[in-house]
Parts: sequence; structure tokens; C-alpha cells
Amino acid sequence: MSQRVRWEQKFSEWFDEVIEKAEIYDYGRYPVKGMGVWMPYGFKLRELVLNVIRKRLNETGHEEILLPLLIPEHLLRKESEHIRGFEDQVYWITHGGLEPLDVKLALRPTSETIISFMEALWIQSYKQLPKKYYQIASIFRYETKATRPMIRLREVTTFKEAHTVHDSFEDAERQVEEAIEVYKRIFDDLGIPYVISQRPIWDKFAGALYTIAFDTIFPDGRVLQIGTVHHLGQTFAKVFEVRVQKRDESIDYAWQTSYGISDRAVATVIAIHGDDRGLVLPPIVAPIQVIIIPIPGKTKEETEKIFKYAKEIEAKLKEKGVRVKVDEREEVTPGYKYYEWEYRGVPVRLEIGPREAANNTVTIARRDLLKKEIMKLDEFLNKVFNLFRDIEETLRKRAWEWFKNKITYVEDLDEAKKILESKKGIVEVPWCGGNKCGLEMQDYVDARALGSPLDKETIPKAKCPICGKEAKTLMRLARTY
Ligand code: 5CA
Ligand code: ZN
Repeated sequence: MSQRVRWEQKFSEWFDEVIEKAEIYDYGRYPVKGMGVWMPYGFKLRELVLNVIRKRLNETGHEEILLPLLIPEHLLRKESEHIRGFEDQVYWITHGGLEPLDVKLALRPTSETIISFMEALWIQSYKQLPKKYYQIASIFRYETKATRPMIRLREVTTFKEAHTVHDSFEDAERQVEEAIEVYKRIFDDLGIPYVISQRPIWDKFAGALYTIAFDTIFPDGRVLQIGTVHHLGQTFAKVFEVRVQKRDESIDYAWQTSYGISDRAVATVIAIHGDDRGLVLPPIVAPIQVIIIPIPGKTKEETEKIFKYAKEIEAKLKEKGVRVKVDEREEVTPGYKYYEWEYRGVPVRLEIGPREAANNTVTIARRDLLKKEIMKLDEFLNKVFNLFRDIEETLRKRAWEWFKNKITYVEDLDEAKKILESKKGIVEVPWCGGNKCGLEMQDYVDARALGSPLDKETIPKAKCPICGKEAKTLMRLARTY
């Protein structure tokens, strides 16, 4: 079984090293803070993660669009709560060439204002609703907290934002529920564990009625928000005058939701499944799913036979739609190749030597379990997709087990604080639901309030540790990124 000592104890170092050495993401060298470069192997990984996201959105009736990057100042300022939330994070374009611009242009920090402006033109009647749009594009935020590769960027290059329009509060609420289901499927596909919380009111998205968030726990025990779903009410519809004629012919403002995920989804796949030997990628997003390593024989003739057999296996796997490659390099040893492809997280390695070529077999090494098995080639070809599903299941299970272990329920805040300092992860405490108590809790334990679970069945009979009243829900607390 794989070792995960450095992965857990020196995670930050592990992560920075892995994304660089596995040629995923070159970060910190380009002279603009918070902006990195997706390298070929990383770009492919990102593309495959995006395939998962697109598939899950498309199959639920979301339509992909692409909006302009720039927002004129008056549009961005139209909704006051929204601009107050983003004011200190906006990049402004003030010049076109040498000319100062009449109207300053913002680089979009997100696109509610752009889409709402357009929806006012596009939508007239309830008959057109619901509408579910999304785009995948770069957004820009002048983040003031410490920037981190893929995790806290100033150019978020993989921002998937969905924007929906509805004819009632209830339908928008139903959409929030659908979005949660879509995100669950996406994170399940990627084997990423999560908790879903209703964010406390003081931490909702600027302009939303309420925000639901997905959080995961990183190997160092710190929590990362990996997705958010917002019920926007009529906030933007009112100021942008998105009006719809209802079934009873009355005219009302539309109701909206928005939800987003980012580069953090890719970062999380890397972080959650890795080990001390490097990346461990689930086959669904692995740029190379099977790497074939020919092991030279004793004679030139034998070696030629081995290489021919390896190429044959490659062709057969390609035919099945497997992402496969033979490492034919002559200047490095097979052992070196094992190490290198393990580091890059390739889920399955085939070792093809004299014995395999003579017997029509393959030696299969699994990256997740670091175990080897010999199989007839035909059997392997028949089972290859089952093997992929089995690897994904193993990774998902391992990730969830580790994750659940990092969630602790306590009724006492001193204990909560201790756990947040040692074991870390997420601590759940009984909460009366009052804002004042919630805010006091996060101060007391010196952590962030993630909010409450959506399902009320899990609420224990206990007292709020601040006011002593009966708990109505749980408060989740964590040190976060
Ligand atoms: N317009 C809404 C819905 S798309 C919105 O912008 N929501 S958000 O601000 O919560 O961002 C959506 C998700 O993007 C967050 O949950 C978080 O996972 C991710 N994200 C936000 N800022 C950054 C950043 N600076 N770097 C990387 N990911 C980020
Ligand atoms: Zn209380």
C-alpha cells in the first residue's frame, strides 16, 4: 500500500513540487502574481476535468455560452451589494492605447452583471423559462489573501459559472437543489469527498439571498471551498430589469441562481488522491491511462519482438478508446520509466518483457495499490474498463474514509479549538442558529464558520455552547485556505 507521510505532513511542499515536476502547472515564475501556466500534461488533465463538468451540465439541460471579458463601470456598479462585495478585488482598464477611456472597464470578477444585462434583452415570457446558461472562462480577482497555485489565483482560468433564470422563487430554489445534485455528481466522478453547508448569512455571495457551499479537506487538514451555489432572488433582475410575463399575464421580475467551480477542482484531484510517490490520477481524468514499458531482452531479436508486442497492445487499447502510450525511449532504464510515470500518476502500467512477449501476457501494475498482477492479454483487454472503474472506486473510497475521519463532533468549544489545532479538519458543534453565537464561535476557536448541514436529521439533542439554548442545527468550523 502506498505511503502518505510527506503528503500529509509536508503537504504544501508536496503540492508545489508535484505540479512543477509532473509538468502540470508552472507557477510563481511568470512575473504577475496569482497567474500560472498550464503545461501540456496539466492542460490535458484540466481538459479532462472540464469534460466531466461539461457532461454533467449538458445532460441536465445547461447551455454553454461565452460572455465578454470587460464590464463597463456603470454596469458593474448597478447592483450596490454586489459591487460592495467585489470593489477591492476588481482590475480596471483605464486606457486604450494612450487615450484615457471615457468609461472605465472592469475585467469581470464574475458575470452576474453581464448576463443580467443580456437577459433583460433576451427574456420576455415565462414560456422561455427556466433558462440555464454556463460559461467556462477566465475571471480576474485582485485577491488580497496569499495567492496559491490553482487554489487562490488572480486569474482564475478554469472558472465555470452557471447562470439560470426562473419565473418564481420556488423554481429558483428547485434549481439550487438541481445544482447541488449536479455538483455532487461531478465531485463523485472525480472521487472528491465533500460536505455541503448553508453558509452563514455574513459569508454569502455578494448579492445572493443565500449561498450553499461544497467544502473538502486537504491533506494538511485545512478546508477548501470547491464550489458554491447561490439563490440570487430578484437582486440582479430588479436593477437590470429582467422582466417576465407570468402565466396569469402579470409582469414580474425574474428569479435567478448562479453557481461556480474553478481550477480548485483540478487542484483537489491532485491533492486528494496523491501519495509520497507523487500523483495518483483517477482514470477518468488521467491524460495517459495506460503506460506500456518494454523491457529489453537478451538479444536484439528478442528486444524487437518485445517492442513489436508492446506496439500491438498499444494499438488494441487505442482501438478501444483507451489513452495509452508506449515509452520507447532507449536512453533511460525501465526502472527510471516506472518511477517517472508513477510520479505523473498514470493509473495502470504494463510491463512487457521476454516472458510476456513469449506467453501473450501482460504484467499489470496499479498505481493506486502499488500491486502487480499477470494476466493473459485478451483477458486484460476485456477487463480494462472494469479495471479503470475499480481504481476509481478504490480512490473514491480511500478519499472518503480519510475525509470522514477528519470530521469531529464536539459539544465544547475548548475541545473544538484543540482539535482544530491538532487533528484539524472540520469540527461540528451544536448551534442555536443565532448569528451572534455563530460569530462568537468562530472568534473563540479562531477558525472560519462554514455554516450548517442542509439535512436536519443529523442534529443532535444538545445545547449551543455560547448561549446555552437548545441547538437548532450544527455549526461547522475549520481553518480554511
Ligand atoms: N458568480 C458566482 C457563482 S459562479 C461566484 O462567483 N461565486 S464564487 O465567488 O463563490 O466563486 C465560485 C467558486 O470559485 C468558489 O466557490 C471557489 O471554489 C472558486 N474561486 C473563487 N475565487 C477563486 C480564486 N481566487 N482562485 C481559485 N478559485 C476561486
Ligand atoms: Zn446560541
